[in-house]
Amino acid sequence: MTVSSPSPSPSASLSHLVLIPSYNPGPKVYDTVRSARAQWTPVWVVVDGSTDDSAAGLQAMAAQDPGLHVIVLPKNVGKGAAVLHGIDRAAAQGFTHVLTMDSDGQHPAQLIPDFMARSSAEPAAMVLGVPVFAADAPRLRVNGRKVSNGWANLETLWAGIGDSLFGFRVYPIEPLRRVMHGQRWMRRFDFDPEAVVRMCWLGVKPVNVPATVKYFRADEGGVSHFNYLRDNLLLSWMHSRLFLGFVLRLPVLLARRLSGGR
Ligand SMILES: Nc1nc2c(ncn2[C@@H]2O[C@H](COP(=O)(O)OP(=O)(O)O)[C@@H](O)[C@H]2O)c(=O)[nH]1
Ligand SMILES: [Mg+2]
Repeated sequence: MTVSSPSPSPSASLSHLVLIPSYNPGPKVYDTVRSARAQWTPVWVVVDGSTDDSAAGLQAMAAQDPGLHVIVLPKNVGKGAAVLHGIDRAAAQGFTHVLTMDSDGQHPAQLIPDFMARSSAEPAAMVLGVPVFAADAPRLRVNGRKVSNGWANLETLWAGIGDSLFGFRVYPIEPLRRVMHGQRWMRRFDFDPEAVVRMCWLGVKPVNVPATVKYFRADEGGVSHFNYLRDNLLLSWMHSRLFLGFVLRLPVLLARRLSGGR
């Protein structure tokens, strides 16, 4: 691990932060955090019970960089739970919006200012990255998301979700906290799709923006914690409960749509 001094900080936002949940991310985390810091201040990382040496490495970076804040959770609680921990703290400090991004270098840090600008232009909306895959992206993952997207669009009566799974997004913090504190799910890989569906149910408008996504081979430092069996079961259970929620809300969603809302 190398720790170099950060590039000059962009001026600090008091409303919008970048939040990176991180679990045993591999060496790409340092470049990921550096790239985010080159684009935005502040950047927070939630180290979620990682058992590699990334907590110490990231804390060493933060010690030299006042624009980087590292929160270390003692036990692994899952991506959604780590985001919730971060946004509860961010809300307590007065932040209103959060851009979430992965810790493993797959997301386009260079788009952070553009996503933040779109959020500032429409603060009540959520800004959703829509993945643009390179030709070498795993077919199983690319096709698998079509299934999740189909369900998410049905569950929201086609409210305009461009992608249900991609985690590079800006959320208004208050409705996201309301949704998450309202139930016990969305704590692991079910976070991103359930968040976007439930935010739509609350009337938060999706704004879709294309964003390139990279897939790294293991020998390039690529790391994935997505477990096909465990996480596809988790996502199937998630869409089952969302479908039930959709059926119960259907009269409200239809009435809203017929009156010109989303
Ligand atoms: N806090 C936390 N973040 C996680 C956990 N698992 C995954 N993540 C985050 O979610 C991102 C996506 O997970 P990843 O394993 O890369 O899955 P994939 O990109 O879908 O193959 C990671 O880069 C992390 O930022 C976890 O258990 N805790
Ligand atoms: Mg990944």
